[in-house]
Amino acid sequence: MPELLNLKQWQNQVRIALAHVPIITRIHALEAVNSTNDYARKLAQNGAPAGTLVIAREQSAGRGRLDRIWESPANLGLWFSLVLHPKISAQHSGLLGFLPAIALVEVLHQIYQITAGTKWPNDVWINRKKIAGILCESQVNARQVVFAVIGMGINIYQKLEDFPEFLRPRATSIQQSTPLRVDAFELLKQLLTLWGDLLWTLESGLTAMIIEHWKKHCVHMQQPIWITGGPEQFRGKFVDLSPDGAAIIENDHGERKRIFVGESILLEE
Ligand code: BT5
Repeated sequence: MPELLNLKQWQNQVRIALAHVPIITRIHALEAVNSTNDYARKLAQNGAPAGTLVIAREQSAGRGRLDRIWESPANLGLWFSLVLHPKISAQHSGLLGFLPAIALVEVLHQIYQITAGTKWPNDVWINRKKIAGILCESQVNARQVVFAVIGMGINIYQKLEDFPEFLRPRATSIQQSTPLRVDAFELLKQLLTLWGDLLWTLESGLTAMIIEHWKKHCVHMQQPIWITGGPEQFRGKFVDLSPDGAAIIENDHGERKRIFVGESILLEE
């Protein structure tokens, strides 16, 4: 189990697992950090190459979107951020966060036969509970993405009681979803390999393929939903994902709206 490894052993395991993953060029494997996104952003601003990975065993101030807290206890999950210099237009930058979500869903199915799904914009869910969240922070100029820092938190080994009480009804871990022993290093390797393939697909202009992948795994397609947290709130049916990653919601009168920012809450039918 990872908690039995000392720091050196854990760092070695990370390096061995990622040695042949094409998307990875540099690895910063840390015992603890406030937020891997903050650490990676500083590296990116100082010229870190694409493929720089920052991973920590524990985060003391893991962040979600809108500065919400991301619980990142020591050794119970994968907490990491990846620096990218994606060759895509600024218009498609909103699709970057979909790639790791798709990759995780597909890898969970391949390795553990777990059925997980994507939830707009960037969550991964199992049985209506969150197992992973993604935080994208891009620097874009008028035309293209200068760099992007994509942070991902994946709950791996938590038992129910490891979550704070308020999260227990809506958070779960991969180990709770399979009788097989979860190997976090193997999962990370497969995930980053597939993520690299998907990035290549996006950079090749095959954005429709990314959208189709995400929609195939979406847990709330054609379901009633409430989008909140952004500039406006909207209730309706989630009917589609636009080519730039916006949620398309239809209300009872058949009016459709594109929403770029926010959070989706599933409503019971
Ligand atoms: C996210 O935000 O889901 C993005 C989370 C990204 C975390 C990674 S870890 C590595 C990198 N470094 C960072 O500092 N962050 C990234 P959001 O959609 O805003 O969801 C946040 C909400 O999820 C919180 O308000 C809680 O309700 C819930 N939450 C917090 N910790 C959780 C956990 N471990 N598992 C499931 N839900 C959690």
